[in-house]
Amino acid sequence: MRVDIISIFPEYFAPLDVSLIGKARERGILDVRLHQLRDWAHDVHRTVDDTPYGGGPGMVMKPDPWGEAIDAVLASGEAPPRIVVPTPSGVPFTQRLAMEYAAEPWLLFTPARYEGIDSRVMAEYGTRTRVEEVSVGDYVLAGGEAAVLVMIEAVGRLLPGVLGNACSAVDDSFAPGAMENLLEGPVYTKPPDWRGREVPEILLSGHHGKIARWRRDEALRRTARNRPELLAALDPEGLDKHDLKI
Ligand code: 6GU
Repeated sequence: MRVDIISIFPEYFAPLDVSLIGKARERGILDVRLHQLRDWAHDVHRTVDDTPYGGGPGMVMKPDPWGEAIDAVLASGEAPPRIVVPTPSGVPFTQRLAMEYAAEPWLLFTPARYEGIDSRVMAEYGTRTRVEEVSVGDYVLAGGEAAVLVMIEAVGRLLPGVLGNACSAVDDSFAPGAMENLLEGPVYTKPPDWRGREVPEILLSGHHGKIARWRRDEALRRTARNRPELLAALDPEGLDKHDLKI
């Protein structure tokens, strides 16, 4: 998969050299290309922002540098990339969207600073390819860069060959299937007794059916406690007769 990022802080993406994503890049599974937006600002100060029409606080990112930068990225490939515009006003980034992105050959992220990008940029490229404004949660970041790191980590680990164990993504919280809209329950490893705290006996029993039942109950319990709105939205078809006692 190819991923391009246009930003005024390309150095913000140093973490992409590390760990799982760094390894995926070394192995050629992920091709990340960083671009400095200011390379397409032509005045002496390399200005990328201006005051908002209609007044109000803050600054808005000018359409010209973004247009030239996106044109250059699009010209460097064949079929245009899906364009992801990070903004707290976007649609929620979910595991479902991460899976959709993981199936794309090419993504372009356009993280903004200030109050965001002149809206005509999204309208312009929306006529040529899929352009989505996406939010990573209900809080406001100083810029979209951290949101892009979050999205790339969620997408990158879903690419074939990136996770050591292909099954690790299957039991994830939010993964479509049995765990859809359920949070994963607690996990344990050796030793069986740590400071007088014992690992739940069922996990040492070797009884796979009972262990699966216990894990599902714990997932339901944790979801009820931490995310009651998710539990309320669970598909009744996906519940079994034992779940209904929770
Ligand atoms: Cl994608 N960007 C910014 N600046 N803040 C956010 C966000 C994105 N998602 C949640 N808050």
